[in-house]
Amino acid sequence: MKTTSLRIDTARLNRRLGELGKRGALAGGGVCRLALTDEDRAGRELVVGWMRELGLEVAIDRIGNVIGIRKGSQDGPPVVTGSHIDTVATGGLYDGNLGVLGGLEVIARLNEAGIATEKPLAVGFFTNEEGARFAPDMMGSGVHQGSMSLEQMLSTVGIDGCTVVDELERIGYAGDVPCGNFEAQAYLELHIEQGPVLEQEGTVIGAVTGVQGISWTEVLFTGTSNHAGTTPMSMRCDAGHAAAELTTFVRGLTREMGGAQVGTVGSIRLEPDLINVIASKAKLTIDLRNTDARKLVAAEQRFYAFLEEIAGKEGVQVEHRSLARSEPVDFHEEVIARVESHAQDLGHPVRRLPSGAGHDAQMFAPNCPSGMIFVPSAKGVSHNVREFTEAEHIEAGGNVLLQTLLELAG
Ligand code: HGY
Ligand code: MN
Ligand code: MN
Repeated sequence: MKTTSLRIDTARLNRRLGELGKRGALAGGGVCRLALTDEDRAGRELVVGWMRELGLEVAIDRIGNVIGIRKGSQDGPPVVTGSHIDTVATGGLYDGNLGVLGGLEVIARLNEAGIATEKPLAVGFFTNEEGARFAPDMMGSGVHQGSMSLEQMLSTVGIDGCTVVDELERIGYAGDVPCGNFEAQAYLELHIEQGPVLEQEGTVIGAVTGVQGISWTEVLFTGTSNHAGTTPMSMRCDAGHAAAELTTFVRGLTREMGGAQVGTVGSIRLEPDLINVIASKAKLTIDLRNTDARKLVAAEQRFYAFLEEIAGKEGVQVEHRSLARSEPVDFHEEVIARVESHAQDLGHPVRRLPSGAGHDAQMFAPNCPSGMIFVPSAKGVSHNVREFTEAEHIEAGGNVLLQTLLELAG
C-alpha cells in the first residue's frame, strides 16, 4: 500500500515524552522508573489516562501488561504496537517510552482524521522489559506471548528482595485478564537504536532484522574473610580477587571471540565490603550476547569452565544461576520490507540492521509477523541519563510507524 499523506504531530509526541519523563525524573536529568516501583505506577497512571482519552478499551493482565485496543471495521486479532515504560535506574526519556507514546500518537492521528482500519489496532506497554530490578528482561511480553511461565515470573525475587506478585499488588496493577496466549495479527515496535550505527552513517531509519541472543548469569564466589594485613598472600581465599579475575576473563573472551560477541560485568557486590577485610563473598552478574546462537553457547561454555578454574586456584566456592536466556530472533521479511519501503517513500535514508538490545518484539516474533523501526541515538548512548534522539528523527520514526501500521491494519 502506498504511503498516505497523514503525518504525526511531533510536538505533541515530544510533549508527552517529556510529561512521562517527569515520573521518576532524576535531579540532574534522566529517569529512574524501575519496574513496579511507585514511579512506574505514576507512569502507568499517566499512560492509561491517555489511552482512555483516546477511546481505547484498556485491559490489564495478570502480570500487569496494559493493552489498549481500538476497534476495527472487522473483528479478529489486532495489529499490535507498543514497548515498555519501565527504565533502568539511570535511564532516559526514549528507551521504550518512544514506542508506547509513538503508538498512542498514531491512534490520536487516526481519530483526528476519522480513519477506521479494517483490523483492530492495539497499543501496549509490557511489564518489566528492562529486567534491571527483576530478571529476566522482557518478562511481561514473555508471559504475554507464552514463552515465560506466569507463575514463575510472579514469584521472581528482585535485587531488593521484593517479589513481582507483591509489587504488582502494591501498585494496583495485578490485573485479572489471563495472559499467555494473546493472539496478534502482527507486531511492530518503534524504538531508539541505543547504539552508534545509524548516527555514524547518517541513516535515519533502521529496518531491524532481528535481536541477538542474550545470556545473563549471576555468580556467587564464597571465600574466607580475613585480616587484610596479617593474612599471608598464600593463605588467602579472596572472593573479591576471584570476581576481579572473572571480570578480566569476560573482557578477554570477547576479544578472542571477536565478531558480534559482547560481554559485560555490570554488578559486583562484595561482603563485607570493607577496606581492611578480605572479601568472603562476591556476587556478580555477567551479560553475554551474540547474534550467532552457536557462538553464544561456546562463549557460555568457556565462561563456565573458567568459573571452576578460578575457584580452584583461589580456593573459593562458586555457584551460578541463569537469570535470563534468549536465542537470537529473526524478524519477518514482510514487515522489514514494509518498514524499508515506507521509509523510502517518506524520503528517509534507511538500512537493515540487527538489534544489540533485547526488546518486547522478540517475544512476538515466534507467533506473528513482527518487526521494529529504529531511530538514531545521539552519540549511540542509552541506559544513560544523556540518552537523546533528535525531534526530526522522532518525527521520521513516528511517520514510518504510522504508515506501516496503516498498511498492516488495512
Ligand atoms: O537488556 C536489554 O537488552 C534491554 O534493555 N532489556
Ligand atoms: Mn527498550
Ligand atoms: Mn533498555
